[in-house]
Amino acid sequence: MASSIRGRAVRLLDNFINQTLVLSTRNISRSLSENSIRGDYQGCQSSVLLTSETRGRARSSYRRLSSAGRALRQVQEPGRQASPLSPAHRVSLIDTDLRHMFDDIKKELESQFELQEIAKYYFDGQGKAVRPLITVLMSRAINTHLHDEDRLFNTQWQVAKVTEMLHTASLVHDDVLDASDTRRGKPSVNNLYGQRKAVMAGDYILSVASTMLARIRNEEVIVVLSQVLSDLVQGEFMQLGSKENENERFAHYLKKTFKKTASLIAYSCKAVAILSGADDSLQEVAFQYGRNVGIAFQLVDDLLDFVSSSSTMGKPTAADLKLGLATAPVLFACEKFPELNPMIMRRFQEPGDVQKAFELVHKSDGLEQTQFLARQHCQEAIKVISTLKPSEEQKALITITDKVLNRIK
Ligand code: GRG
Repeated sequence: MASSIRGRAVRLLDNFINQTLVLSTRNISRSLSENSIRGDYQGCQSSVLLTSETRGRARSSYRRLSSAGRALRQVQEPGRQASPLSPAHRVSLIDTDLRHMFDDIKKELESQFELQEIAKYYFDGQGKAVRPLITVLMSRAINTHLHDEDRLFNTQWQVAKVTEMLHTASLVHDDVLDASDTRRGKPSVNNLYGQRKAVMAGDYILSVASTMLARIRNEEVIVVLSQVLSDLVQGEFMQLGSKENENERFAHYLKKTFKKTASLIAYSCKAVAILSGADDSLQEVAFQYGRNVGIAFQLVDDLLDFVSSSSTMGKPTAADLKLGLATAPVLFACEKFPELNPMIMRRFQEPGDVQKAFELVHKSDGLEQTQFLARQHCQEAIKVISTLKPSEEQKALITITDKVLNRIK
């Protein structure tokens, strides 16, 4: 098992990593205060800043993303699941190693008939499995750094599985809360089995994952991954409210983004570092890599909601606006179109709000700015992970930042 996972990690290496963007240090972030972008959300010590002279470059890199997305959309069959990786790398991900992971998880979920059927529904190899992939790569990168061997410890493999299970449980609950009919291009669990059974299936996945976590028998790791559960719920809760004060809105959004999405990746990276015997500063390297990649991942997710087709995403587009959510593209667009502010406060509830907001976002540079901010977080992730001893897995973790930025679903 361990050697086949390493094989996949090595196959993930990309020949082309487009990391040539040079960041300017001059901060003229217009109506967004510096603190709203920097240093104001959990665990953030990075110097992620938006500057006007980098906007031009952001715009052209965003255009590249859009045209690549369009080209790929044309060749994809509706409903078919694509990997976040380029076609050349897509092969190995689902077909080999991770199939073991899904089988392992499904074995853990065995139970009374219908409950297990519902709980296993999403462990079909159709998700991108980005979180366990990063967790395994981080494990090996840190093991190489500390022990000069990239063998994956069994406890780290357990964390990778728990990570995917926490993610999946949160998706099941999220779809109930949002009354989503589809997920990954197929009917959602709540659509197929009803809300009550979906909630219980999510709870069940969570409880089995908790047992697996306890079996690792490492108190620190249990504490770290329990924090994720608390963050997921708090992040979801924060999403229910918007800040009246425009200056506070972006900080609120970034804090929510950390809790809802980045926390799981960041603390999973930290957990496997702990299991490798890492000291505090090395644990911080792992955490900061995960935090930055996680925030970039959500920023791109928010951007794709405006630019990707529903067949590619496997769920309706502009879904966030329809749910009343003002994500980064809208918040940035407010700078040019202040008429978005009242729409944000009423959560796009009035007739025509969703359509109008969608158009204004496309007329503004909100999408470019969102992509640019994601790119800056990826640069931070590369900076921290580059402090480790060189290894194939370290290179793959750098490559993943590029995949996160340029993914189309
Ligand atoms: C039950 C643990 C638990 C939490 C309840 C509902 C909730 C609180 C939290 C929601 C968290 C959530 C769904 C965050 C969304 C993060 C996100 C970007 C999901 C999409 O991830 P992908 O694109 O999905 O990696 P795939 O389908 O590839 O697995």
